[in-house]
Amino acid sequence: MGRLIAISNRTAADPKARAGGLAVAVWESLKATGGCWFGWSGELVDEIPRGTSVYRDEGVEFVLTDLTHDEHESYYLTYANRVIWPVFHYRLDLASFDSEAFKVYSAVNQRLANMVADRLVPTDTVWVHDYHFLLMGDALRHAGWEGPTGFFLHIPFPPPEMFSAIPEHHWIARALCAYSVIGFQSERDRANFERYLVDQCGGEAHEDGRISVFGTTTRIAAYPIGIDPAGFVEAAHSPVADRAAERISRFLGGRELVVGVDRMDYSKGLPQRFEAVGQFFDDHPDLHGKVSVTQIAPPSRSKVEEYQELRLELDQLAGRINGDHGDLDWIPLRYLARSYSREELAGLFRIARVGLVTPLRDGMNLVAKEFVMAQDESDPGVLVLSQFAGAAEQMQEALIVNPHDRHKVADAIHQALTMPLEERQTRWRKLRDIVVKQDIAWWRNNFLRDLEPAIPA
Ligand code: ADQ
Repeated sequence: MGRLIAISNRTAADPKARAGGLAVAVWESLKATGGCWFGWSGELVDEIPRGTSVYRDEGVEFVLTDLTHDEHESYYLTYANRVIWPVFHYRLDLASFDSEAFKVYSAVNQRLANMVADRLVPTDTVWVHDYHFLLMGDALRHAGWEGPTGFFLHIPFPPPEMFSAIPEHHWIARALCAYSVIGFQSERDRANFERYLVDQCGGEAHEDGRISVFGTTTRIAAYPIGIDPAGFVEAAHSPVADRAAERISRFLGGRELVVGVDRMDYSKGLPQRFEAVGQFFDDHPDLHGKVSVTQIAPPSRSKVEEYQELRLELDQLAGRINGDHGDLDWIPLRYLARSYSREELAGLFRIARVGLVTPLRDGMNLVAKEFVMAQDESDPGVLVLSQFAGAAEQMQEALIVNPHDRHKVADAIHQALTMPLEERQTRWRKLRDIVVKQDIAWWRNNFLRDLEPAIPA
């Protein structure tokens, strides 16, 4: 195979974007294969820029463009984050449809496609990532690129009834099918897209996973994303992790730790999780003072109104729970609205008795996998996992919960805290085996193997 070319909105060139799941996954892939990463520089300018910034880091070439203020507002903040993100996370109620913003979204896809196509050579393989670039496959064809182009959607794909609420749904679906391979996180997402193409576009699904529609044939499949398990184990035993674990142990003073780590986003189910924690303390007065819940959730996209409201809601809920249940020497729910390094998080996971991963919808959720890898076999913690995270398809040995049901989540926290060692070990070994086997390399190789037949000999 020639060079791997990745395209995503934010790249690992931007340290602020490195915490995101996509950046972690793509960065590992490019370092392993060598290649080039196109995306947004993170800078805003007044006029459409003519040039790009290019530099190299760890053998990866970054080619970045600035966005204009208008592009940022319409393509990124409005269309990607207030139309596609909510609808794809099953939140039609939060969508602000805007056909003018769609035009800018489309224009940005084309502008970047032109920039990429100028630098491609025939042996390249192009791999586009995520919901900012649904139209990029089509845009690359318009820019003259005829080689293989894969697309991986990191977020869920909604049921057709929801997808078709987007006024531009047909346009988006048609453009998507210009990709040679379209990858989803889970079987549920793949089936949703197939059902849309078959029911609403007259598509014909073939047994081998390809689908013929809009006069073309494309492969659609689920490729659940993984992590670098050995790297995470190493992070969990690094000096930085040791120091973080020591600091939190001092704070815990012998109490059991229940931990949640998420970007602050309404898809992550944080208010519902806080309610469940309140319910747990209501149900178990005997455990007051013996368990401490720590939630880490740094704000993201804080310019979008819904995120500001979410922040307020979480502040209020945490205040109420601590007001109701806290004591002079005990804070039941600690909520830290800031980011921590991967090593610090790994240290925190390592000493936690329970990991709470309860999104209302999530493409995959890498925290679930990281939590598992950070545990020690001799005394592993228990994962409580939402049935609505893509990870639930692979991680059935977790305690699977409906995040909307605060009583059941509260019960699962209790079950996790009281689970006998032997059961914890049995569940953990099965989870570890899956996370190790279906890791980031497995994900990348599966995807690229399916993309390769599309590469002309
Ligand atoms: P995200 O929504 O960002 O990713 P997730 O899969 O959990 O969600 O990945 C987050 C990554 O960022 C993890 O590696 C985690 O450790 C790190 N992280 C989270 N909170 C952090 C914090 N407070 N400080 C520092 N680091 C933090 C999107 C999709 C997911 C999908 C991934 C990868 O929404 O469903 O799993 O892409 O495809």
